[in-house]
Amino acid sequence: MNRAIKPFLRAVFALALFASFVSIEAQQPEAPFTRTEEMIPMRDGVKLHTFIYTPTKTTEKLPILFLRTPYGTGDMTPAQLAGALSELTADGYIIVNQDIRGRFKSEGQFMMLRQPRDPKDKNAIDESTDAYDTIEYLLKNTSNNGRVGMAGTSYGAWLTVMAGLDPHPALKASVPAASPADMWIGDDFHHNGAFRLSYGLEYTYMMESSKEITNTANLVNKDDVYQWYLDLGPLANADAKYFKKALPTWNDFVNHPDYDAFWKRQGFAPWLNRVTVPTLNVAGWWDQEDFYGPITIYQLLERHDTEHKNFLVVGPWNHGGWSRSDGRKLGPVDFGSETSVYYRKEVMAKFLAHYLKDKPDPNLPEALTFRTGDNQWVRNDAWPPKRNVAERSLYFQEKGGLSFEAPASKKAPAFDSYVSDPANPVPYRKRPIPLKTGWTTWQINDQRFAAERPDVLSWQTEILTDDVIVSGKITANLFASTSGTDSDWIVKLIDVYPENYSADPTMSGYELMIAGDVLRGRYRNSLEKPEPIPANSVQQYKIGFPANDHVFKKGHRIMVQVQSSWFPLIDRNPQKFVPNIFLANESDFQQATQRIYRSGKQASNITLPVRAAAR
Ligand code: PG9
Repeated sequence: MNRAIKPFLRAVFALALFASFVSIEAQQPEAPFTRTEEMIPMRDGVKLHTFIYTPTKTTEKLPILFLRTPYGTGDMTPAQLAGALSELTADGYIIVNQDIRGRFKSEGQFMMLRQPRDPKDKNAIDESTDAYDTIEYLLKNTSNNGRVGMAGTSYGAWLTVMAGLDPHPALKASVPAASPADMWIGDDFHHNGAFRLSYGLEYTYMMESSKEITNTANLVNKDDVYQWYLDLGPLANADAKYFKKALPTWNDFVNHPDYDAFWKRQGFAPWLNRVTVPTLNVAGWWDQEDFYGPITIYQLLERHDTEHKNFLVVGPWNHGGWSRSDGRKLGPVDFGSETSVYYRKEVMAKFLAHYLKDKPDPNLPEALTFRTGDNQWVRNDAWPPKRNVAERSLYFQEKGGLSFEAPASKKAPAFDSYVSDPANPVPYRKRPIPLKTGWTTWQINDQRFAAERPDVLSWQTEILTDDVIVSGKITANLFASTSGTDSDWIVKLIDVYPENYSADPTMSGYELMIAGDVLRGRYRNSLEKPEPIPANSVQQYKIGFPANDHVFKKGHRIMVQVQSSWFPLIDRNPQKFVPNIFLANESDFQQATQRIYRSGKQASNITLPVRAAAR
């Protein structure tokens, strides 16, 4: 969810997962729909607010495209809807847009990512039963062809995946784009146990302090949220100063700091045990919110995909980028073609038309990935790719070097060192960090601002003499010690552009992050049972990145950066082990001296799935 968008656009975003905001404003075609507004009853009597848009001119019976949202359906006129869904309206769909339980004009109680019901409890409801009951109603109360597709972005995508757990038989196609899969492991609220502070706090406040979205900007300082969060101090102050234990999801954060049954049950791993519906999973390489989710959902489903109806598409997009704009550029990076338009017209629209309207099979590959660097769509017969890929490790070397040769053992172990200070954490993007701008593109920001700090270490290769194609799953293996008893480890893989980049001089020397993630050290051995880190002892930390497909071009360099804070994206680790960081005191926060080892058996490295170039 983009924290900055206005309510109307937010509604459009939730609905128009295929649309460009620009076209919504500019294009006002004649009303091709009639709109009805209904309160649809669920099995427990709760009624859900729903808009139904029926094409006016069609003579054939049409399929239903069903969208569900917690962000408000908005009050889109038929003409606005037609503009928003321009890639689809030509084909003809009945479009249905619904407020979920407890949000906006729907009745009932909202529950953040409501966990799937106990199948033994016949009276229980969840988002799957609400989708089922609505589909049942729509089939009976509209003139349709008996088929339903569901689609959505992020929370809307999560609702789409939920509908597929126990689907209505008429549900025939599903397009979840950037659905979270596990909020503790790798999506909006935590990554590998580290709490995503600014997103977690602001989102929870936005969603649970009112039924509608009325107060996104009245809590957090707007000029530089870095300063606001630093002034907040320990996380316990959020309740003490503002929330007073009234926000259910914040209470869940505090009460479930570790990977316990609560998070596991909310995640999709226990539930995705069959492929019920043809599914097109959509992800963006620079999605600032949910990238782990779509890759993981694809992989969980793929284990059971005997009928070949589970697909993956990944493009060079941020969160929702496939639905907004043309997808030619993200920040200053130019991808050479209109990647979002291509996705909407050639992939998504054709996928839906095939499964819902018997149009020709779009013949999608197993996984369609946009390979950045080379800027081309690649058809993969498996993801991660299995053929022509070899794992190769890039080792950290002395004097900031990075190379494929393992460093020799030294008599005295070799290392580089920095001091991590919770009073002066590394900003995740260049300060000032305004509340309203920059969030959606921060992952593509030039990382030179970070490299300049003494508490960020960098290692880089010589100038590459050949392209290095990286397709699949990257893993960082850090051998590190800390003088404290807990620590965060953040690893970033960066494409360094040539010093004089004639193709686009503004990109000269640009440090483009290709992958970056955090591991909270206390979880290095077990996600369920955190353990203190023995002070000043070398430990191994593994950080896996969900997926990549990128070419480090000849003439560029590959760089790795390591740091111990990423603020306020991630909350500050006190660097002293405490049982629950949500309850840490100010006095628990301490400086720590970090060492990253790079020799013998303690040779820190990053393992890349290197793909042989096609000749
Ligand atoms: N990333 C948002 C979200 C999804 C699910 C739960 C919480 C947040 C979103 O954009 O909807």
